[in-house]
Amino acid sequence: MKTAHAVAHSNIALCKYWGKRIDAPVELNLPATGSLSLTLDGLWTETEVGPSASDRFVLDDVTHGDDAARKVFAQLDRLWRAAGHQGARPAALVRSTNHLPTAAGLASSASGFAALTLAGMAAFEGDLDRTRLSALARMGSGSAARSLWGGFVRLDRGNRPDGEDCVARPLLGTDHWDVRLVVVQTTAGKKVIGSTAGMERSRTTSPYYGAWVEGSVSDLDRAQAALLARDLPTLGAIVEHSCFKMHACMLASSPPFLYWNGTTVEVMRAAWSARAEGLEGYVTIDAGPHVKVLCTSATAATWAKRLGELPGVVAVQTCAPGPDAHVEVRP
Ligand code: 2P0
Repeated sequence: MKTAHAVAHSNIALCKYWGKRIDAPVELNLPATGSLSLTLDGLWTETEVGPSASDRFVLDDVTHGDDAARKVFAQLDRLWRAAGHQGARPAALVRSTNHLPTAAGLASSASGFAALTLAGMAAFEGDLDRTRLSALARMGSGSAARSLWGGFVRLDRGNRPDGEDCVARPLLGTDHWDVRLVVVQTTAGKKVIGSTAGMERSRTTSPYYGAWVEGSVSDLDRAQAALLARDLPTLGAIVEHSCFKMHACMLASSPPFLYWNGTTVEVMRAAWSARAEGLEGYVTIDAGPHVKVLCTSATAATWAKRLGELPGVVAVQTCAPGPDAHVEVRP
């Protein structure tokens, strides 16, 4: 076993993944909806995987022995087998640093499992192409499948029970379109319910879940066409619709759940007011309380200033399209 170091950037879903297929083994972690994302330059995870006397997971200099560690080592077990090895996996030290807030709706699991998958496979000296690695990353966390690539990425849900047609692929590179994502952080702290549990509650109890899944197919194709045409008003309308259908689906769950706080709502409203005054930008929110605004590079500074001044906003960060994930094996 070698020591390998990987960097993967976070991504934001312009068309969201929410819900898992139930016609396939749970282990495959197949999404019920396809998704389309933008990889972000300013938010990333770096992960090193190397030999150790026993399994140890260190995240941001703190050793974790909890659920997070179990998911990490289950992923290494998967990578070990996928690399073609038999028998027991060697013990490993996984040292990871998040250059983003963990578990607060800024997709740390996306960059985290993408970096872990790249570093783990390189450490185990496996020779798999990036599409296959993306499928393995998806088994760790659905959104991680998209973080293997930079620019704009599409993850199809697929239909095959073995999940082989559920693969992410890069649609367009970082130079396709000079858009920005203005990330408005509304609070520090952890999210109210994990994504996996939230998705399952939506699937089993929300009367809107079926409509959500059904509508996602045309959202994805129309968003891809608008992206190709660099048509921001059309893409933005689809981005907002995908986001708020997903949150409506959560709210209609029983018991209901909501990732927003009061500031989330104020930022959303301020963004819509700004747009009504002619500042172009579109809102999206993930499984957390932060608000992200998709806009052009020319308007990003104005957006950041305007939303950054609102009461309750703790930080604003402007992200450009980010690069492919990469890995190196250390001597
Ligand atoms: C997304 N989210 O497409 C959506 C939008 C949150 C809201 O993917 O259960 O951590 O590990 O596959 O990838 C967050 O869910 O979920 C997510 P699992 P993941 O970005």
